[in-house]
Amino acid sequence: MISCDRLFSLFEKTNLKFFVGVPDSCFAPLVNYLLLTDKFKHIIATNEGEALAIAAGYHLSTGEIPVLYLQNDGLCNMMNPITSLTDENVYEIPFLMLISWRGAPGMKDAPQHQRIGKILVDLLNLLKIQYFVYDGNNEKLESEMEKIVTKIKKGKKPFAILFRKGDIENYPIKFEDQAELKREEAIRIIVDNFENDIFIATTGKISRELFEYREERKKSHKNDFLNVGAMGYTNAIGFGIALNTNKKIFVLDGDGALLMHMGNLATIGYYQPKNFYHIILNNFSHDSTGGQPTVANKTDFCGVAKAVGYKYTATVKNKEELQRELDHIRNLEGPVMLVVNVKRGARKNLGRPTIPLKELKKDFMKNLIG
Ligand SMILES: Cc1ncc(C[n+]2csc(CCOP(=O)(O)OP(=O)(O)O)c2C)c(N)n1
Repeated sequence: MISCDRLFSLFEKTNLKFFVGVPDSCFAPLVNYLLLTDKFKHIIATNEGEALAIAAGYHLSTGEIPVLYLQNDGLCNMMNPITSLTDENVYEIPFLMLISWRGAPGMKDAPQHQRIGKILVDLLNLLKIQYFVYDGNNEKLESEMEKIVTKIKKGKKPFAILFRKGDIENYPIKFEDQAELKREEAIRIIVDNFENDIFIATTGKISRELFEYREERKKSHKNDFLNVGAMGYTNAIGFGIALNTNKKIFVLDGDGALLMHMGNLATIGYYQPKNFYHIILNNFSHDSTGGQPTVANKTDFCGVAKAVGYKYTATVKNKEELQRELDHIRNLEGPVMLVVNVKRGARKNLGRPTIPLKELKKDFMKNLIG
């Protein structure tokens, strides 16, 4: 394990001053450190492809080496700019990646991390990206760091350092929250209001809370599709379903997930699915990975949705407003967007789905198609 102080003193020594990325729980301490210091420039991007493009802009305007932090799932979001912008056949732009290795061999992790965990090293080899696996030996990392940065600079090539969960020592931060409602409370109210409709839930704790609520009430999961991976695509899955059923589709989205692929909104607005109800549980943060802020506090989701063709939008801040809006949208045609402002945080004992995902899919499809 390495402390943030030690890690960042290495970055300072090697003159790495610019950080951009998308949070992952493994890097929560690193992001907290960056949020609390003004020694380094830091941008939290909406997706990893964007992060790399920002990093490329940094290099083009300074000649310096940018540092990217990302979960290995995010490497897939970066694939296009890696092969067609920064690659040696194109602009040969150097950068350092800090990658959290979810699903690493020998480590227990959720199903959505299994494939990428297994192929990460092969993927880096295919991309001709050299890497160093941090193995807990801080002296080794310290002695390698200088060489790594020299290699990046000389070869004008990317390099990756791989970390696993627990490798970086906790660096606590206290985030301020003004919201009244807990996310789980909001989910319960919404589900209770639309018991027989279809729910498509986004990556992270939103899916987990929906699953546990059905379990607690001894209800089946046949109305729910839990998009446990593929962050940012939940609303698109919901739209694809809405095209082929008369049932009402409720998408439970997060602000981080919505921002990750916000172009999806324009597709939904254009095609006007009448049975599409888009609920954004907005805690202005990536709560599932530790509460790091998103850019949602300066984004008017309702304004964007309206501008691309959503028929009705509203924002609610408490139980009473939520109930009033749920009663109102009950008889409205979609696409509808309801932004529900919620607090960061979740129950400590929140579990993960205990039923195999393929079984959940089977029940969901049987219920939907017959
Ligand atoms: C491509 C990709 N990048 C990063 C992650 C890590 N990740 C999982 S959940 C999450 C935060 C989601 O935030 P939001 O949608 O706002 O929901 P919240 O957790 O706040 O309820 C992140 C960043 C991921 N799963 N996939």
